[in-house]
Amino acid sequence: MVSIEEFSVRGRLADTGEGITADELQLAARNHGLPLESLRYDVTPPGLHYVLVHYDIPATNAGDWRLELGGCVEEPVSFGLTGLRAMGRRTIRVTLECAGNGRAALQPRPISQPWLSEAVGTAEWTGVLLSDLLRQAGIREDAVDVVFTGADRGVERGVVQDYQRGMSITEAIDSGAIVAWEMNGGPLPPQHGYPLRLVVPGWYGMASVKWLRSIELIDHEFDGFQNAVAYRIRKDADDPGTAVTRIEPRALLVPPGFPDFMSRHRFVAAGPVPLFGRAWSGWAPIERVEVSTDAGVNWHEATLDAVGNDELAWRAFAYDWEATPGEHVLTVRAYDASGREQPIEADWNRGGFANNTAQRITVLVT
Ligand SMILES: Nc1nc2c(c(=O)[nH]1)N[C@H]1C(S)=C(S)[C@@H](COP(=O)(O)O)O[C@H]1N2
Ligand SMILES: [Mo]
Repeated sequence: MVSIEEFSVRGRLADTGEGITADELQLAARNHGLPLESLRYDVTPPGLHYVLVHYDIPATNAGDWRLELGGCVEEPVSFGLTGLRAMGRRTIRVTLECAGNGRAALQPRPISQPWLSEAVGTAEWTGVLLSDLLRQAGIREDAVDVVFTGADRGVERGVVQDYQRGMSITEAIDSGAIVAWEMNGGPLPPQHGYPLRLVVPGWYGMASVKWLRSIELIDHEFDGFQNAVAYRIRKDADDPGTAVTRIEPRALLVPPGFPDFMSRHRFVAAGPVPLFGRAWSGWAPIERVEVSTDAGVNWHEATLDAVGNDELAWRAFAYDWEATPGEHVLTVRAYDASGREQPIEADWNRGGFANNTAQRITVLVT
């Protein structure tokens, strides 16, 4: 009989000119992006927010849900939903983005969820600060990393696992991470982690473990699959690489006009065209957004909305374009206060992570 290892698929790169495979299509049909016109909402309605699920959405129940907090703590604690709600209630606005956003545009294409540029969303998450839970249990002196485990189980590259991510206790606390039971004022939808999930502001989505059932403090650096193998920026298979952490800056426009069904090329009438979009970074607030309507030859500074209370959540930007007849390529790029900026040419890596190359939209002005 064939083993789990042999039955599981290895990571690979698409061959030159190889189209989207049936495996990629299957992933793309389960996980979905934010339709770019939904960038118009300050807070993304659930259902329009992107979704990424590695395995299956587990069958879960708020009534008997337990969150176990243990390991290097003074006193292990087990929380039910009612107990957690009694510990406090905090709502934060967070822009989440999948680390694989932009993957499908890389050449050669890493075979995995084939995101273009829309794996993003901004929601208001309500829950309790992770630091409050840790304080209640008491962080022991030997504690180094905190490991979050979800209720979903799967196989990746031959390794059977529960979805699990670790981060240093300092990073987890400093990020302002919360354990959330509400999204936009309602219970978490099943696909977003019902009944309980972690939300780590500023970090790529993989850190925000859904269907959260356990938090464990350990006395060493976590070396589980999602930290040590999966989410690493590597140039080749043998490169140990560096960890994927915070979200790189990105700006996205709401594509103007109306689309061609198949190509999604745009049609716009000549004259004034208000361009609108959102920009975000997990490192620092967005400082500047530039718009080009001639494929990056000339750049114009967009007007930016004020930074809100949650300073890493996306900021709106606008630019008034005087559209002249002919074909135009619109492109935008964001700069953040840490000095990071969006590249025009992609910097390739084997997992297809953090490709924040500037968006390009082809428009025919008539
Ligand atoms: N338990 C669990 N948590 C998870 C995942 C998962 O597959 N299982 N996917 C992660 C990834 S890769 C991303 S990008 C975000 C997506 O969150 P969303 O679907 O709520 O947008 O959830 C993260 N948390
Ligand atoms: Mo992701």
